[in-house]
Order: sequence, then C-alpha cells, then structure tokens
Amino acid sequence: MTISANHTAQDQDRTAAVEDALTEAVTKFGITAEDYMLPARHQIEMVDPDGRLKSRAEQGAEPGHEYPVPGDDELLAAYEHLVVGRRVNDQNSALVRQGRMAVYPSSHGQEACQVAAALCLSKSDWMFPTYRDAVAVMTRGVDPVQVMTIFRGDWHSGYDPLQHNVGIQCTPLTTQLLHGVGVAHAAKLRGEDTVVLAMCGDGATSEGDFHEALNFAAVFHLPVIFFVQNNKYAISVPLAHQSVAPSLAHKAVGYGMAGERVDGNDVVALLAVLDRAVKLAREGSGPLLVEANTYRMQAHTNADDDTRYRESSEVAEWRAKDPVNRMRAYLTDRGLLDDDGEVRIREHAEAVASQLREGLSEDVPVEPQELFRHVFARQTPQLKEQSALLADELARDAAAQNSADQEAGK
Ligand SMILES: Cc1ncc(C[n+]2csc(CCOP(=O)(O)OP(=O)(O)O)c2C)c(N)n1
Ligand SMILES: [Mg+2]
Repeated sequence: MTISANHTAQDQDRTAAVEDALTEAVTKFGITAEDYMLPARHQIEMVDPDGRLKSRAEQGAEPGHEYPVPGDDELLAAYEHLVVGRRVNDQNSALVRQGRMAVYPSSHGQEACQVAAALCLSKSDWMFPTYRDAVAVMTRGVDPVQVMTIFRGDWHSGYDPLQHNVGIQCTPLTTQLLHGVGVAHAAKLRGEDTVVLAMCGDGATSEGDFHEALNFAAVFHLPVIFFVQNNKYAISVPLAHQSVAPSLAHKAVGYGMAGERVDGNDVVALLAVLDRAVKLAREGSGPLLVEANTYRMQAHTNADDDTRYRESSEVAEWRAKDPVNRMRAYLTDRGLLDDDGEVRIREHAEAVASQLREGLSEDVPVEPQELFRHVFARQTPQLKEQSALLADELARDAAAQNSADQEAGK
C-alpha cells in the first residue's frame, strides 16, 4: 500500500469514528447534528440575579440543551470556593498596592467561571489556565501562595504542573490552548480517559492559535473543553471591535464541534453545562466550546485605567449580577445555607487571605541567572549571549560596590 493510500484509509477511519460519535451524541438528545452543535437560542441561565431558580420555560430550555440542577454538595462546595475566590482576588489587589506583588489580573466578578472550571474536572484531568485564572488554579487544589508566586515576578511559576495536572498560567494569548490540545492528543493515543479544559478570554478568540487549537481538536476528535470567559473586554478593546459572530459559542460549529453559551455569573448553570461537557468529552463525543457570558469588574491589571474606555454605569449594571451574592441568596432560600454556615465560610476565606499575606511578605532570594535556565531544554545562542552580558554587568556592579565599601572603610 502506498503512503497516500494508507493515509486515505486512515482518513476514512477517522471520519467514520467522528461520525459514529456524533450520531451517538445526537441520538442521546434526539436532535439533529446541527442542533447539537449550535448553541441554544438563549444562554443557559438557571438562577436569576436575585437568586431565584428559573422554571424550565423561563430558562428557555430546548431539546438537547436542558440541564439538571447539580447536587447540593457540589453547590455548597462551589459557594465556599466563590467566597474564598472573591476574598483572594481582593487580598491580591491590596498586596499589589502594598508593593508585595508586581501585578495581578483580578478575576473579581468572574469567580463563578473560575470555580466551575475547577470543580467540573476529575483529579486525572488537566486544566490549562491563563494569567487571569489564579482562582481556578487555587480551586483545583494548588496551594494559594504557590499560585500567586508568579505575580511577584521572581519565578516562572510557583507550582509543579505535573503534580496537579494544571499547566502554567500563560500570558502569551492562547498558547495554553495548543498545550491543552497536545496533552489531549497524547492521552488519546495512550488510551487514557483524560479530559482537558483549556481556558481563554473573548479577545483571545481572535488569535491564530485559537483557530489552530480548535481545528486540530475537532479533526482529531479530542476530549477538550474550550472554556471562553467572555468578560467583554480585551484590555481596552470591547467585544464589538473583536467579533461580530452571533456569539463566541457559535464559532464552534464552524470547526464541527458543539458550542454552548451560559450565564457566566450563575455558578449553578456553569456547573450544569461544564459537568455535562466533561462527561460527553470523556465518553468520546469530541471537543466542545463553552462560552461564559461574564464581566471584568476591575481594571485589566493594576497597570490599566479602565475609566478611560468604559462607563461606570456599565460596571454598576454588572455589579447587580454579582455571582457570589446570587449564589448566597439561592442557597439561603433553599435552606442549604444559614448564618453559622456563612460565618464558617468567611472564617475560612480570612484564613486563606492571611496565609497569602504571610507567604507573600517573605523576601525570596533570587538568582538572576535562573532567568535563562529552563526556557529551552538546550540554551539558544541568544540566551547564552544575554546570560553572559548579565553576568558581566553583575560582576561590574559587585566590583564597584566592593571598592565603594573599601573607600568608606567598611
Ligand atoms: C499573543 C499576545 N498578544 C498580545 C498580548 C497582550 N495582551 C495581554 S492581555 C490582552 C487582552 C486579552 O483579552 P481577553 O482574551 O479578552 O482576556 P482577559 O484579559 O479579558 O481575561 C492582550 C492583548 C499577549 N499577552 N499575547
Ligand atoms: Mg476579555
């Protein structure tokens, strides 16, 4: 058999496998392939901003896009993580103002997305986060001080990705999607049932790497959830200048994968949609794109002045949809949360905040040459040259300091 004939046979096998899996997914929900892939007409929202569970009719549920309310234990755990996440976001912003952290891209307002992204995964699954997803990484179980080390700016990352199945928080937009797709491909070749959740923002969906990651995942039928947090801005660029697609979830169908959009401030809906997405991906239904409709309540980072590109009335509108208050109202109304429970959760959040204050107050000795190690397995000539330049500069600094000390008679 020639190479090309061999390829053709493999291509046919692959197409047949994809079609089988799609048919199975479609049979499960009793809808057409197009209706399976297209997001529901309305975003999935289960609990309204006042904390009231919406009826099925109010949810706008459609065949194939109906979701059960997650179990009480999962909801209570989610609320605790929401409260801790909010406290951590605000603590970190304070640490930046005190000069204890160099930068912090806060997810204040996006905590429901952060928490659901972590809770929907099993231990052996993988998460690939961005710079804004520190709360998701922490919710996955990584030590908070280790997570925040990267924002102090003295090391590439504070945790071991292999220990927690969490990639390093990436700043170059959408590189993490490709890392995630690669891990999912490897897991599939090894016959493991690992699911990968790869995260990005609304602005990042305009990147070339976004296209490559989604297309590869769809063609190779990989178990990846692309979780897009649409917080309406890419620094100062509003969504309308970024995309005119009906929604970011609609981008999925162009690749041949299913897309869903969900209220990103409703942790109940997020858990319901992501739990099912993970289950489907694990069963072999291929990749999915979930768009969470949320809002970045604070500036992009401390280096940004958001009053220059958005109205305070817009921010106030979203404050009324706060994910933490919404969940508290819902759980209290259902009798799952009382004052004692709330106090215990608040105390836990305070303990985490104080752990961060202590952990990030330590001055860590840094070795400047470490900047050049671990970037590539084999150092490039450019890095070698830069490393030598730095060594020379440091040696001259030390010599100058020495002679100054001698002159001062130290
Ligand atoms: C490849 C690349 N291009 C540009 C940047 C500069 N940059 C950093 S954050 C950002 C905005 C990203 O917006 P979005 O994807 O919506 O994520 P958000 O910050 O809102 O969470 C840009 C353009 C970058 N980090 N990487
Ligand atoms: Mg954004």
